[in-house]
Formats: sequence, structure tokens, C-alpha cells
Amino acid sequence: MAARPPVPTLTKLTCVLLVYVKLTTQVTPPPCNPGDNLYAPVFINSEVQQTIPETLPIDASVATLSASDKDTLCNFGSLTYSITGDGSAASYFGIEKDTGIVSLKTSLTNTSIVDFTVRIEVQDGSSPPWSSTALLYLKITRNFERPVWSSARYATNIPETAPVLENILSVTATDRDAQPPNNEVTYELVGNAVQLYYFEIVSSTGDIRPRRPLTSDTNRRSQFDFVVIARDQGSPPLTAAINASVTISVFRNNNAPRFIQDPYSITVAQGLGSGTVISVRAVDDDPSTEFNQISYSIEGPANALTLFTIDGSGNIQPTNPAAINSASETNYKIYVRAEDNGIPKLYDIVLVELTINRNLNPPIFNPVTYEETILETRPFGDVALRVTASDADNLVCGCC
Ligand SMILES: [Ca+2]
Ligand SMILES: [Ca+2]
Ligand SMILES: [Ca+2]
Ligand SMILES: [Ca+2]
Repeated sequence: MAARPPVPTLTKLTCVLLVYVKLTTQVTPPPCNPGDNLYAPVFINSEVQQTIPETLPIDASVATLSASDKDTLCNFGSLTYSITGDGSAASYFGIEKDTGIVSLKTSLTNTSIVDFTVRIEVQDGSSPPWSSTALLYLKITRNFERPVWSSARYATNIPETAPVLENILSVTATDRDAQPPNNEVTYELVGNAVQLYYFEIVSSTGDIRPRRPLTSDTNRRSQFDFVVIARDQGSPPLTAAINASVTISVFRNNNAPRFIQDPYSITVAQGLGSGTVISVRAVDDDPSTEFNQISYSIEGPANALTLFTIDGSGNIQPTNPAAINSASETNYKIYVRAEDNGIPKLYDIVLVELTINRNLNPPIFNPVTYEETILETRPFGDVALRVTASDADNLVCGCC
């Protein structure tokens, strides 16, 4: 610490006081002349629009309206902000006097006012002050209405082959609030883990669609039940008064085609044409056309595939009648398949036995009358008479 200075004499003290007075006179600012306040404050934006939710918390910032003043002398450039109107705006909003930050000071849930005009004044530091005014237009978003379902129940039937991620059903709820997000509805599908494994909802549209192939469901469930929650995007959000129910029925390829007769057999005469030899028919008990449409084909064996064809109605026809007619074969086995249009296809196979009757003609005596006179002494065993007959069949059938 510095040592204390010696006490000055009276003459020296007088001198020191004179010096002090002189210095003080030099740092005192000149008096402020109102004529030096050359500029008025100017807002950067004199009109500002802002949308805020009615649930905005107290003290939350709403907007900032800044102004500037080019004056540098005295306090002619220092600014003070205040709210001067309009209506009840000053009751709900306050402004930070040094910064122009507008914030909420009373909850907006206490009023139904939708639009506020906040009139803001800024003054400089002169007397009287120069000022400017700006307007802050505030729109209050309010969530008054709940979503309302167009229908409380939804149901649809789909095949198990319904394509993945393609819409099968749409649920719809509307919200009468005037402004988004209070009238924007989203949807949530609620179900158990298995149900939600196979189906999903597009939250923004309400479209419901399979997430996975329903054919992969080894339990082959035929019905899925859900509820859907409709929720708006207000703050806080509101949900529909009830949840909608959704039932999705899945019809499956549960039945294979079956032939109405088993086996089929027919005997036809040699000399086939190209027309139908025999018709077969199968039925499919599935109720839906997705799974009960039947197509026929020849399964085998090899000669049947070569010699016969079958049309969509189950009519079997020879592809080369001449080859069949000239052959010696009398019995043909034809295995016919009937399959449906499921995925995978289900089928039945039946045996068709086709017998060709190649012995079309009886022997005919020619001539049919014989007359012969023989001696009574004709030896035993001697030819007495020869009769002749012919057969128009032209094939020698070893097995006949
Ligand atoms: Ca000024
Ligand atoms: Ca709403
Ligand atoms: Ca079927
Ligand atoms: Ca014959």
C-alpha cells in the first residue's frame, strides 16, 4: 500500500483546488439542444404479420419490431418501445422497452379473439420526443372442433392376393376448424401385433393397405378387426369423439377344383373325326371369381399329349384323328388336370379312359344260301360243303 502523502500547506491546497475545478469544467458535456435531434426513429418493418397458437405460453416471444435512429448526440438516438393499442391488445401483449421484443403476457385461451392489431410506438430520447408507429398483426389459431367421422364403421372384402401397399379402404374424418393445423386430421390404426403386421394406415390420408402378402399368413386368417383414431393437429390435439371400426375380410383360395366324375370312360367307334370325343367338368367351391375359375389341360401320358387336346370347357378332341383310326390301339388313358386361378393354384386330376371299337362289322356269309347233294356213301371226314364269309373290318387285332 502507498504511503500517506504529507499534509499540504494552505497555499499549496488552494492551488490544488483551482486545478481540480478547471478539469471538471472540461469533461462536462455541452447542454443538449433539441435542435440537434435531427432524425425521427424509423421501424425496419412498419407492418408485421404473425400467426401464433392460442396455447402459446406466457412470456413467449411473439415478434420483434426494431427501429433505428441516426442521431448520435445526447440521447436523441436512444429508443424506447411501447404498446399503444389497439383495442385490448395491450392487455395480452407486452413489449420490452429497450429491444422491441413483443411477448405474450396474458393467456389467449381466455379470449375468443382471433385477430389482434398491436400498435407499437418508438420514441427517441429528446424532449419532446420524436416517434414512429408500427403495426403488428397477430392471427390466433384456435382448435375448437374435434374431427368427425364420415362413417363410424368401415368394412371391405379383399382376396388374399391383394397387392401389398395398394389401398383397399379409406377412412375419412373432417374437422370444422377454420385454419390449419387445427383442421388437419391424421389417422392411427390400432390393433394387435398380428393385425398390424399385415395392415397399415397412411396417417395423412386414411388409406388402409396390406403391408405384407396375405398369402404368407400360415394361419390363413379370414378377418382382421381394427379401430382407427382420428386426431387433429391442433395444440393440444383433439381426437374424434369415438374411434371408427374397420373390418377387413380376407377371402382365400380354400377349395381345389374337383371333377364331378372320376374316372371318365367312353367307348367310341373307330373312324374318329376332329370333334369332341368326351367332355369332362370340374367345379370349384370358392365363392369368388378370383379363386374359382378353372382351366383344363392334359397331364399325360406322352401319347395322350400327342394325340389329344382339351379346350377351356373340358372338351377332349383328337389332334390327329387319322393317326388314331389307323392305329391298332384300342384303349387310351388320358389324365386331365383342372386347376383354379389362385396363387398358388389348386388342382385335381382325373383319368379318362377312351376305348376305340375297331370291330365294327360282323362276318357276312357270301353266299348266304348253299345247296349241295352228296352220296350216301361219302366217307366220314370228307368235305361236304365249304361256306365262306367275309368281315369288312380291315384290321387284324391280335388281342381280339
Ligand atoms: Ca432522434
Ligand atoms: Ca380441430
Ligand atoms: Ca379354388
Ligand atoms: Ca369284325
